[in-house]
Amino acid sequence: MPIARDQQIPLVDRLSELSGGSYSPDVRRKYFISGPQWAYAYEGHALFHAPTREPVPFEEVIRALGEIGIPCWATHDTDVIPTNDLMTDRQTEIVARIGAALKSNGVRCSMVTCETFHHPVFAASSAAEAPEVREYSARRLSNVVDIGHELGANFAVYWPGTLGYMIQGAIDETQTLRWFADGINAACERDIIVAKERGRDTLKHCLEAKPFEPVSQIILPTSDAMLAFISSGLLTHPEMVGLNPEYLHELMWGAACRAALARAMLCGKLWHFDINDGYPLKHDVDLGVGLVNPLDWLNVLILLRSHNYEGPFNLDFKPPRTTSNHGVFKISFPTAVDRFITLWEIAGEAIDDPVIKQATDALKAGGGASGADSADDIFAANRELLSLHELIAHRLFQILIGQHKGRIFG
Ligand code: 3MF
Ligand code: MG
Ligand code: MG
Repeated sequence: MPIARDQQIPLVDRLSELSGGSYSPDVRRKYFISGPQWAYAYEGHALFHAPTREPVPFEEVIRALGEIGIPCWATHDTDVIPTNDLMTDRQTEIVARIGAALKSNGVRCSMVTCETFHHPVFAASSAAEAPEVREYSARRLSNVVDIGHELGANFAVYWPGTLGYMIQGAIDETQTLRWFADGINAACERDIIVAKERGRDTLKHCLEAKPFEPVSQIILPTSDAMLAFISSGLLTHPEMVGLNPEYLHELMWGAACRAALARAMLCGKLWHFDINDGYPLKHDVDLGVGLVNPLDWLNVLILLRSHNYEGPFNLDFKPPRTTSNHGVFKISFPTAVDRFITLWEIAGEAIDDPVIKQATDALKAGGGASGADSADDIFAANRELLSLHELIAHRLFQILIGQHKGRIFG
C-alpha cells in the first residue's frame, strides 16, 4: 500500500523509535564530536547531481546539533559568509550572529576552514601563478584565523582540493608547493599576532590530504605527503602545523587507514580526524561512519584509544542524496553519532578483552628459543604462536557483533 505523503514523516519517526539503541543528547555530548555546517546543509549536489534538498542556514544547523547532542560545530568561511561579504562589516555582523546562535544552543565552534576550491578565483588553486590570486589566498587564510579566534575555535583545517591539475606539464610542482607554503605561513603568522592580542593559544593548523577529486592529480595526495611537506623546511612554523586525515581519503588510494594514522601519530601530528566511510579505490562517497567498514573502524578506534588520541572526530560525511531535510535531522546525524559512540565503546571492550590480552602478551613473550643465531631454532620455538594472529582477528569480529557475550545463532 502506498505511504501517503503526510504519513511518511510519522513512519520515519516510528521506525527510528522502534530501531532503538540511540544515546541521549547528554551522553553524546561527552564525546569530542563536531558536526560540520557543510555536511548538515549538504543539498545533494555533485558533478552529475542537482540538489535534492533545501538549503539549511547556520541557525538551523546549530539548533539541530544542540538538540541532537553534538557538542561542536565546524564551518568553511563561505558556508556561512558569502564570498563578497568576507573581510567586510557584513562578515562582522554574521560572525556575531553565529556566536549568538552557538551560545543559545550550547554548541561550541571547534574548527574553521578556508574554502579554497569552490569559487572560480581558485580555479588554478590557492597557489596559482597569478600573484594576485596568491595574495588574495593569504588574506582569506588569515581572515579565517581571525574568525576562528572570534568564535573560540582551536583548530583550522586546510584541504587543498585544487592544488594540482587535470593535465600535467604546465605548472612546476616544486614552485606550487613553495607558494602553497606561503599561504600556510601567512595564516600561522597572523595567528601568532591574534592569539597574543586575545590571550589565547594559537590554533592547531591541520592539513587534510585527498588523493584525487576535484582535480585528477592533487600534489599533496596522502597524509604521508603532508607529513613530508610539514618537515620540508618550507614552513616557517612547522610546529603549528599538523594533520586532519580523513578516513575515506586514505581508503581512496588503497591505504590501511589505521597504518596511516599510526604514522601520523608517531610524528606527533595526528590532531584532528574526519570520520566517514566508503570503499577503497573509488571516489569520495562520504558515507556515514561504520556503514561500510565497521570492523575496520573498530580497529581504527582501538588504535586511537590505545594511544590516547584526544582530538576531535569531525563528521565529514554526506547525508545520502535521497534523504529529506527531516531525514538529515532525524536519521543521518543522530545515527552517525551513535554508531561512532558504539564503536568507540566496543573498542574499549576490545582493549580490555582477556583473550586478546593473553594472546598479545604471548606473542610478545615469544617462544624463548635458546640458539639466538639459529633461524631454525627460533622458528621452531615460536611455531604455534602465530596462529594467535587469526584468533585475535576472530575475537575482534566476535566483540564487534557481541558474540563474546554468548550470542550464537542456532
Ligand atoms: C573534501 C573534504 C572537505 C574538507 C573540508 C575541510 C568539504 O573531500 O573532505 O570537506 O574536509 O574542506 O577543510
Ligand atoms: Mg574532509
Ligand atoms: Mg571525503
